[in-house]
Amino acid sequence: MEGKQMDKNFLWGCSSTAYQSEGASAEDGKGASVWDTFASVPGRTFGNTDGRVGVDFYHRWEEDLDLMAKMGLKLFHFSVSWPRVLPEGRGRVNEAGLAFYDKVVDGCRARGIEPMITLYHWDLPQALEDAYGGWESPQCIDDFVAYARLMYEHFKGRVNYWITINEANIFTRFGWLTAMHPPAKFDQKKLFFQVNHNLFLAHAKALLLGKKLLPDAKIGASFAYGPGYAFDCDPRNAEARQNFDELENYWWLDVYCMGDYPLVGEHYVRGQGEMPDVSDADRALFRQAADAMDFIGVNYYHSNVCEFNPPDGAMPFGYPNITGAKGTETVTGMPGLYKNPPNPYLHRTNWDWTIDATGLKYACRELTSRYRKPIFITENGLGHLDHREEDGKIHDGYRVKFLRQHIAAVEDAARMGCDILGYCVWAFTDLLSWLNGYRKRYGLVYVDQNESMNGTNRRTPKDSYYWYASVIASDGRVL
Ligand code: BGP
Repeated sequence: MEGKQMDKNFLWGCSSTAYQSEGASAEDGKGASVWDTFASVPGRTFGNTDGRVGVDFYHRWEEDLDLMAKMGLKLFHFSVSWPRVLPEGRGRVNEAGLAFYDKVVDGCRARGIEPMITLYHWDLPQALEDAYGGWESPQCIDDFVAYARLMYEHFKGRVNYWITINEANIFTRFGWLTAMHPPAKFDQKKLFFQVNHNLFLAHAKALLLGKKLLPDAKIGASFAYGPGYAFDCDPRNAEARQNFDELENYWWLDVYCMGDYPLVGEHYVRGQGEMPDVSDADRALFRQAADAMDFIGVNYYHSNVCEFNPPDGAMPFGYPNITGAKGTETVTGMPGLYKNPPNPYLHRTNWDWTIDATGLKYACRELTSRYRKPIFITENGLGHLDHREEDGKIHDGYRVKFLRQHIAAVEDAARMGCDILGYCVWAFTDLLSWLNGYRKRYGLVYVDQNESMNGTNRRTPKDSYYWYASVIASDGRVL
């Protein structure tokens, strides 16, 4: 398929995270993270998988970087494990942890690959959870900013792209509303909003510090953006979409990009008695950080349908599909406001995620119209059961099709005037899915690993690896 030739500077990338890829969860002085603790309790993740093995990136980083270089990758987006560099979350630095990230960063640069670091991808040091309840306490803001300072100063001149916090909307929802992520609290709405307020302050302070210490660096936050479509032209459903956007999207995006909470959403949350205290100084800080933010990081997997939800209707907690048995996910929503039924026009993955490439174009247009900021697609990919076939290879034509359509959507959005800096496939290698074990594979490179965590970790490039190499080589023209 013929695509649009993107600018030579467009950053074709791939993403991964510390917890999901590194393994070595107690090696070389690393402290425990809340995920190490959470996943060690049986019944919480598919197949009781945890991060002890990951896909052994801690020991195989060199092989992976070589494979990236061979593919012509322009940018590698990964997260640093906070407790690997600060085992107690603050104070004492673990030099061996820093040395590992030195190898990865320098290894990228030596191969002509731009490193992009996410400071926080959910693996909070357990010590901070124990000391003061982690993100529930404002103390966590200062500790996060001190950690950010350590990273900025250490990697000054070597890392030019930074993400402060990954998907605050996802991990706080799972952590404080549905008990599916640490700290496993259920239906704690007031705390949920307080934690998010703390995260906004942490993001704003870390971003402004980064801009001061590294004036040439580009810094943003990444957000799991699932745009909402009204179910139909019933005005109740149109309003359900507005409510969904206020509470599920603009709640984060407006703070990041405009420096304040969405007005109608804030009015609603205040009316529910759930609004945290927000001082004038907080709002001034948000506005300063919004002006300084260089790009919006967009993690895009699917769009959502919004339909009016009666007061006794669907709740935020249902049965998520973490088994890969299609059709087992229940509809969730906010009683009295909206619910998110399946889209009758679109197919879904085995894990019930709607497949909607147009939604990515829609997302870029919405963000551009509302915020006028550059966009970086920091994650996009297809979770699928992959199998090694008789010839020993992995023929993932379905993934090629998915990525082709989504990249074409990004190129369309760019053609329409959206300023898109780069695009990252989730993920470079297969890795551990937070809740779904190893079966839900996303990688361009297959990794021999499974729920018993006794695989060889051998890497085999899939068909999608070779296809993405040709996309990069043609600057996006050959899809
Ligand atoms: C995003 C996370 C990633 C990754 C991805 C796929 O929300 O930022 O870390 O896990 O989703 O999710 P899953 O593994 O649940 O399919």
